[in-house]
Amino acid sequence: MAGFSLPAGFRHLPGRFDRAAQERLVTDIRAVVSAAPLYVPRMPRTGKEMSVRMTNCGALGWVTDKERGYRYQATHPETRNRWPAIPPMLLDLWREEAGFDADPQACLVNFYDADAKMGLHQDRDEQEFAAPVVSVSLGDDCLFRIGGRERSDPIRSLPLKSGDVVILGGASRLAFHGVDRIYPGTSTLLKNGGRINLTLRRVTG
Ligand code: MD3
Ligand code: FE
Repeated sequence: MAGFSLPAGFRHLPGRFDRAAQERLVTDIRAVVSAAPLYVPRMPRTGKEMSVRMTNCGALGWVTDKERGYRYQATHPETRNRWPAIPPMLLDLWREEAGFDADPQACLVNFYDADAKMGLHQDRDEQEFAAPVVSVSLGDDCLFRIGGRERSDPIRSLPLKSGDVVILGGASRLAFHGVDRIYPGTSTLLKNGGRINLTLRRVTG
């Protein structure tokens, strides 16, 4: 099958982090989660639970709940504390790969158990679309989907593995995307299995 082309500005760096670096990143993320526990995000208006568990690090974090919907804010929705700092390894990654002058303001941490998924969506809660989103996958493999700027555009599926980095710049920044499924038991990185995805972002214009 020929497959569809990927949107311009999409870069996939397979194995960008080796096993030792992945282990250091997991240690850093465990510290983030200790300070800012994973919480259950809820859809705007309906209050329906998402299957992915979330937290953040950085000056701003992406949150969602029934009453106030999708937004960035400086504090954890449950502890009310400021988010912990973005770990230096992730700042280094951004400085090496993002091609953008300013450092990331937000790092969303998504945790997927074996049954979690993320429906097709666009990331447009930011005011700055000139900056890319830089994403890191850790733990179990997943099937990632990416289309174009219209929901009806053709979709490509590709597996993402532990240590992979994906950079969404240019036209791909506003591409529809999602996570169709997790492949349980495909990685030994996380003691209890599952998948972590980290997304580094600029938020303000
Ligand atoms: C394409 N996360 O947090 S990472 C998200 O695996 C999100 O948890 C997925 O979609 C995950 O919003 C996908 C790859 C990714 C991240 C951001 C994008 C792809 C993107 C932004 C624009 C286009
Ligand atoms: Fe997204």
